[in-house]
Amino acid sequence: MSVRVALFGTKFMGKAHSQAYRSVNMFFPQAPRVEMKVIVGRDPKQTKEAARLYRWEEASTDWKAVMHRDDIDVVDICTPGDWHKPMVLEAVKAKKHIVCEKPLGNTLAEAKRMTAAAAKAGVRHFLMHNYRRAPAVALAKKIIDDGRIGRIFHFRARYLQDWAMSPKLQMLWRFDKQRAGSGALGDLGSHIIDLAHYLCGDISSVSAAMETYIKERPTAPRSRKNEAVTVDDAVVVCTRFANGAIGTLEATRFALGRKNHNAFEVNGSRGSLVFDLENLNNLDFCSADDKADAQGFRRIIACSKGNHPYADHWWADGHILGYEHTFTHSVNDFLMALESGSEIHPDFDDGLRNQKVLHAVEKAARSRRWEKVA
Ligand code: SOE
Repeated sequence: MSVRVALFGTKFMGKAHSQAYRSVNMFFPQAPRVEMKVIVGRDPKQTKEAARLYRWEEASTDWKAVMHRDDIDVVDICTPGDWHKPMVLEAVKAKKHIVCEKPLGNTLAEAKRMTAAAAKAGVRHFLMHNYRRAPAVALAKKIIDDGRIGRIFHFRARYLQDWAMSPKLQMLWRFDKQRAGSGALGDLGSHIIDLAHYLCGDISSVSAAMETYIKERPTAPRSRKNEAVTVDDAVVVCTRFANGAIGTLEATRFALGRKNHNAFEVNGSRGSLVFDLENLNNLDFCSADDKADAQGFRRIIACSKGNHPYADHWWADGHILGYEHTFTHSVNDFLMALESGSEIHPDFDDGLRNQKVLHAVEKAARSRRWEKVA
């Protein structure tokens, strides 16, 4: 079987997904072969250059026409958030399978509409929360599912960056609620909400604080004219989980020195697990099964063949992996599920559950009360 893909968006995520399709063809021979048909962008010159660099057969600026092409099976949406809904609805009309960047929509209403439309059309859908598929995170999931940390008491996560701290940084789509839905909350917080759901189960209620530190930004680099920032720079959330666990989530673009610090700790009755993307091959595990005098965190390098998720496809034991592999693993699992018809997560239903949490967090930050995720 071969799968013919069209990708929408030429920037950071377009590049990350493009390399994933190429790597799957090279390293995952049992996955359906990907034909990288066409990349779509707004600017003809940039799109042509992206096609050349990332090795797509064609470049196009006509997104609607591409959606309806007979020689396309899967559309992959890597655009800013305000394009997700129109593109997903068009893809559904054209009966294409969909890969979409996170968060699913800019609002809860959008996410509900997209999820319902995809279900009605019977197309397959997959949301790119790539961090689930870092081998150490997949291993954490396995250890939890095996019951090796027992009953979960705490899930604690933080996703910290610092790129937005300069007031000189101009207005970008990421600072505009109409275009991005929210700020640090949707961009970074949605990833750790996904990890919370994956590892600990449903979040049932939240309390939260959100802050926008820089309220206006230059309309263009070095411009003296300013525009209002309409999203959060930072958010802190207390969570209750359906299984009785409690936790905290923090996402910010204002943590000086933190470049892409996506980290979590899970504490259970029989063990604890610690992960930090900045050391993404490592999973730290403390087990109550160890003798008391030797108890403590052991560091597992999660890339040995026969033992660790995805390791069989890569290099010799301990030859470590990077950020891009999380996308390759995601694309591989999606393609395998497409071929076999098996379930794949996170899908749009998971995206909708995530969006319900994003919605409840904004509500809780306004009301200053605990809000149910509904
Ligand atoms: C933002 O800086 C960003 O690129 C997010 O948009 C991605 O989802 C995250 O994985 C890395 O950071």
